[in-house]
Amino acid sequence: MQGSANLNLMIKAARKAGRSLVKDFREVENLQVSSKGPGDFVSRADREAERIIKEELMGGRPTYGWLGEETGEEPGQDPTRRWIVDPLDGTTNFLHGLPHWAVSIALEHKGEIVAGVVFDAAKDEMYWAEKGAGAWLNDSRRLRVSGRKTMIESIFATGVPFGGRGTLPATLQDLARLMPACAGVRRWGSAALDMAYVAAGRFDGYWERGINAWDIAAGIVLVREAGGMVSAIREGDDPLEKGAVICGNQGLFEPFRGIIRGE
Ligand code: LIP
Repeated sequence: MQGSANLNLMIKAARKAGRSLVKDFREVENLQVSSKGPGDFVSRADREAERIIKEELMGGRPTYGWLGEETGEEPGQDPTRRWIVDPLDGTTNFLHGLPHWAVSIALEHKGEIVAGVVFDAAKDEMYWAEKGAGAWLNDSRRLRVSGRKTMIESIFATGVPFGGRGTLPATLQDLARLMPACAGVRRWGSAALDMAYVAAGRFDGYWERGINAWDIAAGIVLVREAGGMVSAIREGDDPLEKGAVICGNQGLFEPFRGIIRGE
């Protein structure tokens, strides 16, 4: 596998955390029937995965900054570089024994995501990309966004807010506008894998409101390096900062974004 020293460090960290999560995932399936449920066990699995990733990445690059879902933000001596990590994206899937979750690791340089890794350990699919070097699946499959050109033949992924989240009304309006114009919407529960699937041409686009930076940071460089387009939902916003993202292939991006923006 080619790539920079930073990318290889990211892949090594993702694989090590993935091995730990796969072991825990086998236990989670047994815990589904326990009265206490797997909640605390999954929280421990999540924290252990982030500990493993942080040890690898900060051990290799001790001056970089850090933003992790479980341990929060830590500025680094090098103010231009930051790791952005979701150790277990698709936590609810993991909790319910659904094999659709991923380790997501991104490297940000001067505010731009320049490298990303999304590792689906349950299916052994390592999605990776580096600015200017393309997007790849495992060792040899070059990723390209889909070539579909019409909305009505295309399928899109999103995250539908649950548990009283304030973004539900806007998302329901998105669905009311989009559903009549497309071939379907998928809600598979992992933003990182949703964006990896756009990069792989499996989904034609993805959007989500109320999403965290660590959920989408790696996906941003994957989609862009696979020839796709990524932006915030609102003109001029930064998707990482505002937590609202939309992405898709070049031919569909404008009509898709226009529908989600209600234009
Ligand atoms: C999840 C995202 C998903 C979103 C969920 C949740 P987590 O991240 O990947 O797209 O719809 O609400 O935020 O919490 O599993 O890391």
